Amino acid sequence: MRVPLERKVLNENDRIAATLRERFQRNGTFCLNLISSPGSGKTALLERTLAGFDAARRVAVLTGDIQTDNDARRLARYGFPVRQITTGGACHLDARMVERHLTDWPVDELEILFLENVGNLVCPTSYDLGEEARAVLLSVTEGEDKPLKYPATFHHADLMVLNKIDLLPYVPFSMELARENARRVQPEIEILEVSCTSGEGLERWNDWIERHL
Ligand SMILES: Nc1nc2c(ncn2[C@@H]2O[C@H](COP(=O)(O)OP(=O)(O)OP(=O)(O)O)[C@@H](O)[C@H]2O)c(=O)[nH]1
Ligand SMILES: [Mg+2]
Repeated sequence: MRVPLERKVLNENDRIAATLRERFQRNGTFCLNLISSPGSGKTALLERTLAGFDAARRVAVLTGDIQTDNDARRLARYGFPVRQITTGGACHLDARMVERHLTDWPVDELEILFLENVGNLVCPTSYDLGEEARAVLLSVTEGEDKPLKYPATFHHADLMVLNKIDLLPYVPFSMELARENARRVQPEIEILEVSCTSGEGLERWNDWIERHL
């Protein structure tokens, strides 16, 4: 009995995700799903990104966490619409949560919708949110082996953002090995190196976003 139920839940998610994707495509909204372990810097990257955007840009963020609205409060300071999705226990966002939290928003006018997933390198991978692209963050304090240990997450990502490069002098982390491991599970993956603290590499991140609009 367990197997058919799991399949049904996933199918339901895929159906809603397909509706969302069609809607985003029809309106020219670039939707980006950000996935990483807790603390890799998803919110920090979004803070930097929003801070650099002109106030007239039509950008919004949904940010997911199991508890607290801390991230929504951090992100709301930049003046763009932000909503917290509090999952109350679920270790990932699903398409229904995204759909529900878009109600009453001028979604159809958005140029970019960022989805910050719940901090987790496993669960979010299986849930299509209707996004156009997926970015996985890996910070230099996590170890170069993560793409090999969590291959599905890296395999389904379009971009890997190696974050916290300002810490490289203090931690034994080989950028070359991290890149090599990511390419072993996803040969096509694009890779950017950034520091959300120093700002290094963020120009290339911004260019990557603009290229997808
Ligand atoms: N040194 C350094 N610290 C960073 C950098 N980016 C983020 N941090 C710090 O890392 C910690 C976690 O950053 P967050 O942006 O909250 O990480 P997150 O991925 O959003 O975390 P969750 O939402 O809990 O999954 C914070 O203390 C940040 O200030 C960076 O480039 N360098
Ligand atoms: Mg966060």
